[in-house]
Amino acid sequence: MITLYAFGPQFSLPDPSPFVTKAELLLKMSGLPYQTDLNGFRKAPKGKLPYIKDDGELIADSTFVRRHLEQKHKINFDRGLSAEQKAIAWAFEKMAEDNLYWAIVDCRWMVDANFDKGPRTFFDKIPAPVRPLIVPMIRRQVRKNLHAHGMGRHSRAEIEWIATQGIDAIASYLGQKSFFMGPEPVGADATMFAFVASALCPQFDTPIRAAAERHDNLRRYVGRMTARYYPDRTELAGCKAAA
Ligand SMILES: N[C@@H](CCC(=O)N[C@@H](CS)C(=O)NCC(=O)O)C(=O)O
Repeated sequence: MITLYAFGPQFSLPDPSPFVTKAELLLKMSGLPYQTDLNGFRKAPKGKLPYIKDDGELIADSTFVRRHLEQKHKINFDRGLSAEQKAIAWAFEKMAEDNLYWAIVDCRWMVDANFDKGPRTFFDKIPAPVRPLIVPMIRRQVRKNLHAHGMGRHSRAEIEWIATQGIDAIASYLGQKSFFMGPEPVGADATMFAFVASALCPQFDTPIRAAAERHDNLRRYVGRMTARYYPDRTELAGCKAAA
């Protein structure tokens, strides 16, 4: 059975990491049996989650998880899509993963009020005496990562503007379709659900959330995806509330 290494549900989301949520949805879409392990971070091959173990083989990074499921298990996540649609799907996914993601990181980690009710809780399990050292150290590392990416060099207003452009583009392209590319979910929905649900997350008070909440179609989309892929998870209140 495939093992998905994840952080575990938090903040009314399937996982605080949109990449883990994406990988989990790909597994759900594949119909392959899988289990979740919440203790794999320290052994992560690329230092990040998600990764999976399949028949002893480790596959790190949500995009390579998808490629693995396609190649080894012959799952066609793009069923029915034209070459043009596949190109659009890839571009939207990478916009969310490599641009919108960093705006979400900024507003969760760099805005004190959001950090306190969000990422700070990741460290609740480490011994209290070392917490005052570890937490600021990790937060400084995230600030460096934001700077290295480039997003962290912008003002907060500029970051929020970029994020709003991304959210508006996702909402415009989704339009009145049931799923991102058409009447049925495809691979891109794993990514788009993960990022739109993260943007709408009720735990954080952010202009990104406000931007997403302005689009009824995004709220309905998250509700529809939650109903289909997490029907028994009543704790995903944030996702359900979007319905
Ligand atoms: N490109 C990777 C990104 C994964 C990623 O950024 N994971 C974050 C959580 S959202 C992580 O594990 N960060 C831990 C760290 O950087 O130390 C993917 O698609 O899986």
